[in-house]
Amino acid sequence: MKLYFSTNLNPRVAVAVARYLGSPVEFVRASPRDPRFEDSFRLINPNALVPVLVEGDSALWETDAIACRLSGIAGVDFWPTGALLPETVKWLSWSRSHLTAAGEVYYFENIVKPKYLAALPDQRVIEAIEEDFHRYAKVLDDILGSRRWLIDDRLTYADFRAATIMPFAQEARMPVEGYNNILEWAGRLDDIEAWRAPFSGLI
Ligand SMILES: N[C@@H](CCC(=O)N[C@@H](CS)C(=O)NCC(=O)O)C(=O)O
Repeated sequence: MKLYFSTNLNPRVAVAVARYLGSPVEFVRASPRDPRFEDSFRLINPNALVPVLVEGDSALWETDAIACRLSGIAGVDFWPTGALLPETVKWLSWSRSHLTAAGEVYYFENIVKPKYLAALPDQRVIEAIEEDFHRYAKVLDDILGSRRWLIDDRLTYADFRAATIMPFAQEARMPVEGYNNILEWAGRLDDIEAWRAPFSGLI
């Protein structure tokens, strides 16, 4: 099994999951949008994005699908199912549509543009997303005020996924100060080596 990754937001989560679960994958660093590789990469992901999990003839793309598959292979309930499945779906959907979506704007403007596109951040774009960021950060912060983890009082994939942006918060200048419950939760995640340093020994 091969897990194609880069060090960006979504593949970082997939690699962290694989390392946390001790998945039997070979990690393959990829640059799917590099014009030199894009056409051949489309054979395993027509979107030309990472992560991709290749097992024999089948290629699975989308971070959540890969996490679901790796959790199944590990035979653990890192991906909560049964009565907890709706909660799992809720957190994946919520984080994707709201907090991560807002955080990605900071990530793109303050990291991707200066680092890879030789462009300056657009402050108007950042200002336009600020209200959304605070709205959803407050939702998460309030909820984490009464629990350590998002589901079932234990670490699950929902925590990894909802925290997609957190490892980049400082560099991307996301306005996370004051959201103490979020920061403490992110600190608890950082106590987990697979989350804190997913690329250790890989890059
Ligand atoms: N919806 C996809 C998004 C995948 C995605 O946007 N991947 C980006 C990184 S965050 C990518 O492959 N960019 C090119 C690269 O990293 O080289 C998922 O959840 O896996």
